[in-house]
Amino acid sequence: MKIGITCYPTYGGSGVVATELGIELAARGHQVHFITYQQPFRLTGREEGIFFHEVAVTSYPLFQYPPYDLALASRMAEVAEFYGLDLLHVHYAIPHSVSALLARQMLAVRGIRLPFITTLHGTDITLVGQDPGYLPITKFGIEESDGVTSISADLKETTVRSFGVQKEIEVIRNFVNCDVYKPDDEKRRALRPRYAKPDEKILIHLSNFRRVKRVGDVVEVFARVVREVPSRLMLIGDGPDRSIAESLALRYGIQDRIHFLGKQDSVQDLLLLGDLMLMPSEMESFGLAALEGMACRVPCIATRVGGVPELVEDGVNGLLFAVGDVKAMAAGAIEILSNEPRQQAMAAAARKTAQDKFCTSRIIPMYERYYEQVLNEV
Ligand code: GMT
Repeated sequence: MKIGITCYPTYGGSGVVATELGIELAARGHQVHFITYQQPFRLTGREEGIFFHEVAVTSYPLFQYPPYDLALASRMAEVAEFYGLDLLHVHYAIPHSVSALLARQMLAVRGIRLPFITTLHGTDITLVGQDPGYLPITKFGIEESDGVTSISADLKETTVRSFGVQKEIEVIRNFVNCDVYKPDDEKRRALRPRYAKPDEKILIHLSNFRRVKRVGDVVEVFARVVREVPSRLMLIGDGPDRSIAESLALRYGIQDRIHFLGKQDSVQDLLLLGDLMLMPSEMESFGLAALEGMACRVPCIATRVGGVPELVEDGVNGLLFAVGDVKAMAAGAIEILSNEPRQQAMAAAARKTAQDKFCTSRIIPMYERYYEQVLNEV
């Protein structure tokens, strides 16, 4: 198939999923065209079967807000016609589904068919999509899509409940390439001394440091853990709440125990160094960072929100807590990190969950089948 993919190309879960999906589809022989305002950050530009089409947004003094959505629609239609795309697959409903809808209409008047599928990722439904300014257009974009998928059952339920959409939504959960995200003893032995002493444990947090991630809770938990267990914290990523983490680290006097690593491209090489991941988010429609950690044999302390329980099984491959209960999260972390057999059992269970339920070989064919289904229906 020839598939056009649009996503937010910067650091963020939906962009990561879209990019990894494109890479996997291309590896399975499909031709994949990314139509985005910049090359998705996990692409090198040299992958076989993958093409990148930049959306240039022209500015003009009259425009206080250059109309990106229109430039995107226009580029989608151009690329689809030039390369004979079979379908468009847009990630994150706002504004991508509406741009795709326009592109479909632009081509339809000339007798060219361009169905599009929208994948819902989370904040497009739970946060941004709830804004009264965006809700009606988001609902419209979803209902007009030729196919809609959701990255968790919980997000599907939330979409139906809060938007009242009638459209059938297919649940296709997020995935991880277990051959790339995997434990590697040799790398672990070589790299760990850079970040921790031999007797210290490593806790990891990976996110875009937005408010919803509760990065402050990560530091609050770690401040309690480090009093009981010799340990270090690796913070991977960057964003608006990084300074909250920094000021809390200073307040607790634990700044020299925390590695602020900023945005990283190959997170797998860092994740495999961890003993425990912290994901205390206010909301996660799935929690891709936890899955990537689990594939690297890192169990997760997480919050019981959104789609997280579809991934983290309390007491088996991680522990689940109420949002903001940093004391309980710290106690859970200390319990795991102080009991080597328990930590190892959870680490093994985490890897097994990733392999058995969420590996690419299981999930990518679901997307392929869904593409076929939508193409047959339109
Ligand atoms: O979490 C974010 O702030 C980014 C957001 C995105 O769309 O890039 O993440 C959402 O999509 C991810 C990939 O499907 C999910 O794993 C995240 O759980 C989801 N984030 C939230 O629901 C807050």
